[in-house]
Amino acid sequence: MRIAIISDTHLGYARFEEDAFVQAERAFLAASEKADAILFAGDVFDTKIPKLETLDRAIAMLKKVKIPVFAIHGNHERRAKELVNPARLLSTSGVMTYLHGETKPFELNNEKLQILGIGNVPDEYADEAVKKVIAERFVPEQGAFRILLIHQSIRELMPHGKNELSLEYLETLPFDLIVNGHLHGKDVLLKGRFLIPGSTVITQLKKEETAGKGFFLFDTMTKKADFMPVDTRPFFCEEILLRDASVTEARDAVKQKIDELMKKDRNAIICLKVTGTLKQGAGQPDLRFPEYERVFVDSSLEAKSLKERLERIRNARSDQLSVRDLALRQLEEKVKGRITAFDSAEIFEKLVQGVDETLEYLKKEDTDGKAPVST
Ligand SMILES: [Mn+2]
Repeated sequence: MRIAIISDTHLGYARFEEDAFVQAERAFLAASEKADAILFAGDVFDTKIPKLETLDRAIAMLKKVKIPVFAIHGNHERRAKELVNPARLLSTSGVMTYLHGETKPFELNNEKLQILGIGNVPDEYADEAVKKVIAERFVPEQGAFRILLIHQSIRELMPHGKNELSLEYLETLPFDLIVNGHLHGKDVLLKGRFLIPGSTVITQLKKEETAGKGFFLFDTMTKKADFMPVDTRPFFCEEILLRDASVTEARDAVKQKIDELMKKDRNAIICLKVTGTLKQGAGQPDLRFPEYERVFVDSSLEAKSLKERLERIRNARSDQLSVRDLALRQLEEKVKGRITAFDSAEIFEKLVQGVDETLEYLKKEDTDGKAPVST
């Protein structure tokens, strides 16, 4: 039997709403042509309560699919137990079969599949939920090809994995194939027993999403998965590193990169991460990058690195001192031989304090009977 594995279509995703629909439809229709059944691993929709227009279009799209679709809800669709989530609504409308804590058989040409679906649960309960559902709702059948369908984070794939479901545990489960949604980049793990098809639309604007979008076509006989790419809007994600750039230089570097990438494909989604430092005096608020519809510039330029900033403060201080010294030196030169009764450094200090302080000082010195100011 051939099974198509699709996930995370995120219909109704506001940023790329049309892309989400167009690309989902391409995946579903291609899968409908090539496979005997479709497994959908969650996040059909981007929100728990999609707009009626989104629901209507989703139902119309799924009506064109000629083979059974088995699906679970993702984290984007998860609602309290007693409430209806949109994946369940699609099931009620008849365009797919929603599985949550349920095992469904699917038979074709004397071959039998057993599909257990567990929709997304919070990470901290995932282990427990999977154990419980398998114990209570899954009776392995002799000769059946067993599939587990989930939508979870995987501990080993997280940068700071803690209490997520672990691959180590999943490996011990009595399934021939485990399909996971949620992660938007495709992956093949556990020697091909664990498949993540990834999303069909760009949502995270991260480098991991630049690899192609599509779905898996899995053959239950050969146990091999082929990735079937779906024509999607190209996505470029690049970094620009600047050193002591002026505001103009930073803007030009970004503009040049955008032009270069747009030349490759003017319909692409472009994501630029600008890092490094701006030169002295230039600040992040002065930066205005050119704006385009599908270009996203993430700038975390620092005015200066901490070391450079400290150096700047130190320099500024010594500059200040030398300015002071210079002023005192100039004053001393000017009064030399003309004011003898006063210490020029003392007058300078008073002048720094203010005119009134200086006059008072001079008057005081005068009344003290010292030599008058000669002008
Ligand atoms: Mn998702």
